[in-house]
Amino acid sequence: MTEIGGPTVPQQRKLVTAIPGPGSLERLDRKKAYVADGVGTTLPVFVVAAGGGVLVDVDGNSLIDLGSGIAVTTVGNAAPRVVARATEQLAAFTHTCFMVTPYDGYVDVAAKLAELTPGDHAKKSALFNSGAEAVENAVKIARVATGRDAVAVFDHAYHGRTNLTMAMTAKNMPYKNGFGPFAGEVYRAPMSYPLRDGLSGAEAAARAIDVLEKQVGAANLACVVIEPIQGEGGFVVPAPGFLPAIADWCRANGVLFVSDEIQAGFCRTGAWFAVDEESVVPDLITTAKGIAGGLPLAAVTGRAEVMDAVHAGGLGGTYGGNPVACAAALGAIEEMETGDLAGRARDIGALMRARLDALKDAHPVIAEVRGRGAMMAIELTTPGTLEPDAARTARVAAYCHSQGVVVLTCGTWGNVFRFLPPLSISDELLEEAFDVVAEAFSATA
Ligand code: PLZ
Repeated sequence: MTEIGGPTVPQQRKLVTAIPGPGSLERLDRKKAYVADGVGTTLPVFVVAAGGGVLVDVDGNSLIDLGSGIAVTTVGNAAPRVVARATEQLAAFTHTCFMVTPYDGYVDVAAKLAELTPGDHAKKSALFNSGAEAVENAVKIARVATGRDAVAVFDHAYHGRTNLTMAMTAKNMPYKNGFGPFAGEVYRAPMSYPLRDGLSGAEAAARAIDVLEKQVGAANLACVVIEPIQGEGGFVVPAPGFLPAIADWCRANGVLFVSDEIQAGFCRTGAWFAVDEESVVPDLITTAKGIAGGLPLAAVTGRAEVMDAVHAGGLGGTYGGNPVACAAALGAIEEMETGDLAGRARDIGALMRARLDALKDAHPVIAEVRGRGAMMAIELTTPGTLEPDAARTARVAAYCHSQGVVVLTCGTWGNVFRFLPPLSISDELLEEAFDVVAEAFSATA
């Protein structure tokens, strides 16, 4: 069995037991005994190694990874530069707390973020541990910078599981149910969802702006927080023109435009950031996931004068910008730059779109293929209607899992497949994975 991860893992799908195998089932019993039931598992194979486009489990099965641990291992699992830099940092020192005694890695990551994020204005960053924490801090910063309280989010949004971000997240089950009361001053506007509303970007923006003006009041709004392509909510891609119109309205009304690129950022969509597609320049941008190749790191990056509105000591946390996570991020960014991973994401996107378009032609249960780059999805409905088909989605997913292909679902109605392969996956493995997906649709018809 492969003991070491990264590119040395044989790039193959190989099943030697049923999925999950006996070793995983045994461990699942242990998980059941010791891990809280609230912590769910999509596919209970226990992993011992991963790299390229493959996960290896305790039973010696090799599975093709179309999920990247939810868009995290964009540069691949145990990517060489991530491992080298993080290992060197681990041996040097593991922690000082940046607020107590600083170190270069944190500042280096902030400098890289200033260089790579949209806009050529002066930018600064603050680093955190998780996406939710970054979103919370973006709101804190926006409130201080504007002197306003209200926060606008959208239908189908996902921003995290902490108290404020639960309020910002749209879907009740499983994220919010029973966990209230939630933070106040969070308002929800209708999202542009072309499959379901048939509106142009301009029309959908006018609808959202009308809700914000009439129900909140522009003068009360500190910020609008939006995922440029929604993640958990169903990979909803707003109609062209929607994001620029919202951003223009924000600018005209002194409302900060916050792009939550925690899932879509860092080359995933074929550009450094998803808003780059429409040349939107956010005031603040939140990043996490793909930034550090699997280590926990998140950031808020924004206009220097906005970021600096917060009083000294107002931002921080014990572990935010941990030195090992920063070293990993510098390694991951180097992989993205030297390997032109944005270009690779576009190629992967073209391959996936071709396979998914063909699948849609063969299976009318697929209402739409959407997404960009290595962030593609299909939405399943009863043919000829917009009635979500979550049951079929679950059956197709179960089939893929049983055949050693890790697929993830999402969407407000649980009827969307999202495909998020690591950008280190080969075309051969991708083609094989989509052969299995195609088989899954036929087998469950
Ligand atoms: N904003 C756009 O996608 C995390 C959540 C998985 P954290 N998405 C995966 C789950 O079920 O918990 C996410 C996101 C967007 C914020 C977050 C939150 O990031 O690092 O999970 O806190």
